[in-house]
Amino acid sequence: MGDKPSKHIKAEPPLFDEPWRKINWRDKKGALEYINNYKPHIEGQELRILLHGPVGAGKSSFINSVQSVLKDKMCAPALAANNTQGCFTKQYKTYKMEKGTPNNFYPFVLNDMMGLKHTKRANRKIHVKDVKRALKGHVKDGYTFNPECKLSKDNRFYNKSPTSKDKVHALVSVIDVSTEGLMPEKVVETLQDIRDEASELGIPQVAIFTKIDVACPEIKRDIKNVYRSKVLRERMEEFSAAVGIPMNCIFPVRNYSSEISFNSDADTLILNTLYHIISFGDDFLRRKQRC
Ligand SMILES: Nc1nc2c(ncn2[C@@H]2O[C@H](COP(=O)(O)OP(=O)(O)OP(=O)(O)O)[C@@H](O)[C@H]2O)c(=O)[nH]1
Ligand SMILES: [Mg+2]
Repeated sequence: MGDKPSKHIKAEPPLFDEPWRKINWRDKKGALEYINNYKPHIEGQELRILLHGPVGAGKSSFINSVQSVLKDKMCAPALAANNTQGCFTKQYKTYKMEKGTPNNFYPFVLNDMMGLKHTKRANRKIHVKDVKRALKGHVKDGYTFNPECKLSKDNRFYNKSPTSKDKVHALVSVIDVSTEGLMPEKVVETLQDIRDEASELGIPQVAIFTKIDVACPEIKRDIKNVYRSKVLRERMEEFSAAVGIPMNCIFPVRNYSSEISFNSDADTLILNTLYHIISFGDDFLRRKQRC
């Protein structure tokens, strides 16, 4: 006869007593001030941030969330999927963020691209090549990705002589943290390939973990539980070990996807994340200029 499970075994509590990363929930102004005052040290330079990652991870939703928080008004410049089927974004597109008045923009841009699908090895290789070309500034805005072949050098969307503005200064992997087991091995391999290329170019890399509200009911109840959630910390560690992005470069966010009103704590996470991305990207620009 097998032992019956004891009625007295207590379920592990889902939250740590203390948050493992400190965040000042009352100070979203600090990050906002940095973002509002940010200016690359080279006149006319723009900081280019490229978002990539698996299909349906929330890349377009992050762009919409950033624009919404900065404008203090719900916006959806980047079309996001209304479900997680298929692959919604097909084009390479640059999003400028409006600052205050029309035709006045922040000196950073966010680039959206087609998501990585769990498909044949050959297609994943093509995806990696396309991302590499984007990193080096060879992909022109409006290019429609073709999963069957990489952007060729004679395509009208191939930029033969990219300027510093066309090149990517911060690479962001967007990861849906709500999936159990997080990512198949082949996706991990693809992300590692992309990361290797970015590292060779010296480009800083950050990961954004989306759908934290789906991954953890305690976070859904109160976003301030983000750094107390055991499941989230576990998934961040798992991802960090697999892909090699250090924990201090992984940022959980809850995108605005179905909401029509703001949540100050969600804003804080989004602004904090953007602040770190800009700051890493700016360090890279400065290093490049010194070389
Ligand atoms: N609950 C929740 N849903 C989210 C979050 N971020 C994105 N979503 C939803 O996830 C789905 C996919 O989001 P998208 O922004 O279109 O994802 P994507 O990475 O741009 O997808 P592709 O363009 O297909 O590669 C949409 O239904 C979003 O509303 C989040 O933080 N929380
Ligand atoms: Mg998209």
